[in-house]
Amino acid sequence: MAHAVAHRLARVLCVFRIQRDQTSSPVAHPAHPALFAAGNLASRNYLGTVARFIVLEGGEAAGKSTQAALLAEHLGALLTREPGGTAIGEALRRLLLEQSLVAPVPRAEALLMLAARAQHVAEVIEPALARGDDVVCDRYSGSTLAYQGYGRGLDVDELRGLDSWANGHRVPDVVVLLDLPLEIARERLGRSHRDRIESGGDDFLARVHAGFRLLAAQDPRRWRVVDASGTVNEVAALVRKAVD
Ligand code: ATM
Repeated sequence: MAHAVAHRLARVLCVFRIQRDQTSSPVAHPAHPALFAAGNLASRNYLGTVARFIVLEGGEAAGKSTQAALLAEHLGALLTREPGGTAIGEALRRLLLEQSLVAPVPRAEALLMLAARAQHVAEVIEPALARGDDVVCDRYSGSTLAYQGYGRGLDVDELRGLDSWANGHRVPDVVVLLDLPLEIARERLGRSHRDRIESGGDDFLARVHAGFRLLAAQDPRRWRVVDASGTVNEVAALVRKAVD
């Protein structure tokens, strides 16, 4: 009986999350995604553990997906990716990356990325954080700013606003940038099949690469830059250290 009551109480407490923004006093929010208005909310489960939202970013061939999987396994976190992570997101991913389809104009490409993100945050990320589960996400907002902003030439500040609206103001706690020198990335990419965006040309990929570095430099409190040129195990150790 006592156990059942404790369990119910725990479940009720679990639907509240604590605003961790240092600039304002803690506020409890019901955990429905539609009700999140403020940025950078972290989630506390009933055991008092803070669930973390960790994002891996980077250009091509940096081993990002492998490292995201290894980190998620290490942390016991939910592993997910963008574009994707939901049925709608995976359908949009095929539409966005398939070489044989007609390429969207940059604004349409950006909006499709953001549509996938809106669905992903509401359907997967917010519920996981509300349960108290850590989330490791392979790409997020940084990719939109780097690829559609710095890469395609869309206005980065306008994109920031649209992205923040689309993701319900959910900001990652930590972003790990897997940084690989462009020459090594080109060499690795040369050996593999390229999707539509990867086929954007050397100048495009160089702008994306520089864009990621700029984003990391602008927000050093959140972004950690990891040298991705080592072996899988070496990079995995650096990634784990970066999120500790
Ligand atoms: P992966 O490389 O992680 O599978 O991502 C698929 C592509 O989606 C990647 N392009 N390449 N190559 C980056 C691209 N992308 C964007 O252009 N904008 C975004 O917002 C996201 C999440 C991904």
